[in-house]
Amino acid sequence: MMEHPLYQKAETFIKQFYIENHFSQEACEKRLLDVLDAIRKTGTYAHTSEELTFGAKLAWRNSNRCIGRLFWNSLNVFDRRDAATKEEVKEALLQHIEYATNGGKIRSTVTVFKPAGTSEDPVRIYNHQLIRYAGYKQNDGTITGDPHSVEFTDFCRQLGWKGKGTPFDILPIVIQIGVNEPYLFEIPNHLVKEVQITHTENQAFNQLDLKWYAVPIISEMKLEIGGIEYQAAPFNGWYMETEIAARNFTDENRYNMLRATAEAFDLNTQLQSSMWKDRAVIELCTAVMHSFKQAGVSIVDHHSASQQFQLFEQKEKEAGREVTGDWTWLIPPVSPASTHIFHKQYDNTWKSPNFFYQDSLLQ
Ligand code: HEM
Ligand code: NRG
Repeated sequence: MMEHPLYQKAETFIKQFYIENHFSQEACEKRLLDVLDAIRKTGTYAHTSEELTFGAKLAWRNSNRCIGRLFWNSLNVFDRRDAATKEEVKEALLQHIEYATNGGKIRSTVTVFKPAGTSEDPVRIYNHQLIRYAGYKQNDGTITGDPHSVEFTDFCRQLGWKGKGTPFDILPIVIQIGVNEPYLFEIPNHLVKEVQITHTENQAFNQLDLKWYAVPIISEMKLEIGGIEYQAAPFNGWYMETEIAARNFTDENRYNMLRATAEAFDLNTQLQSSMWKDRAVIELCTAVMHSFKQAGVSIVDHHSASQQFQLFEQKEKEAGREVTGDWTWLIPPVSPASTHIFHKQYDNTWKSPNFFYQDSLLQ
């Protein structure tokens, strides 16, 4: 029994919880006996709220691809393992959006729902992010809105949802409890904060009429703590400006706005060597940064984020811990070599607890 794979994972996590928090070894041993007993009797065990909070923070600290990890210890953790009905899950998700948005002063938050592997029905969320724009594929193959959302948008339409058809329609949320039918609901408008993207020096750019939502709340990843898999654990921090400007607006398979931006700025798009793409992406970054700041919505630029990450690396070293990281994701997509991250190597070993991809619910 001591070799039970779940017990091994549980033991590693529980020990880390007691050691890092300077709790006594006696208490740790007693807790481990309880966990072993629960696994023997039921095949699983339940985290205390304190363990869950600590585990979620560690999952962020261990997220190799995240540049924002300096603030791992100030994560707000909502333990909503009590939410059993679709109405309760809906309320908890709307509360997450409201609490995290906080009028623009974004609070890093995770809401944890019932895990898999217990006698109770686990919760699943179909959305990639709780707030996201729809993507409509027309018959001629062109897409209105966010191409990233086409598959999920189709799924919502199959469930009877109809969007307005603008480039920025907020998608509904779709959840599932156990093997019940998926349940779809709209997010009330007043809960969704958005920022109109403007440029102080360019009217033509403003006419592109770009906007983005304030809070990225990833809802499709699995939170794994001590062998327990929380399939629904939506989490958020705030944006780094390049995510919106250099990827969501720029990627050819996303909003693809680089040429339109360059034209608004009268750049020479006939000549690659005019660096029009580079100049346009910087204008987009400047506009996103300026617009979020003016709207009072938290955001970080990639230079400050890199410095914060450097401080995180330093603090981890002082605490006697190794920082793991995925260099290919940590470097910002704009001027990567201007950050210290570019000039270092990172060990991409995945520690537990962590956030993992899981099989999509869309067929
Ligand atoms: C990835 C920044 C908070 C967990 C990322 C990425 C950025 C970033 C720029 C790369 C995203 C991409 O290229 O698509 C930030 C900032 C935060 C923050 C500025 C502000 C506080 C958080 C929080 C968590 C988290 C609160 C979890 C509790 C992750 C994970 C990934 C990630 C798991 C990888 C996502 C994936 O593989 O798709 N973060 N983050 N981050 N972050 Fe953070
Ligand atoms: N690039 C994605 C969001 C990924 C996560 N980024 C964060 N996470 N900043 C996008 O929507 O552009 N976070 O928890 O703050």
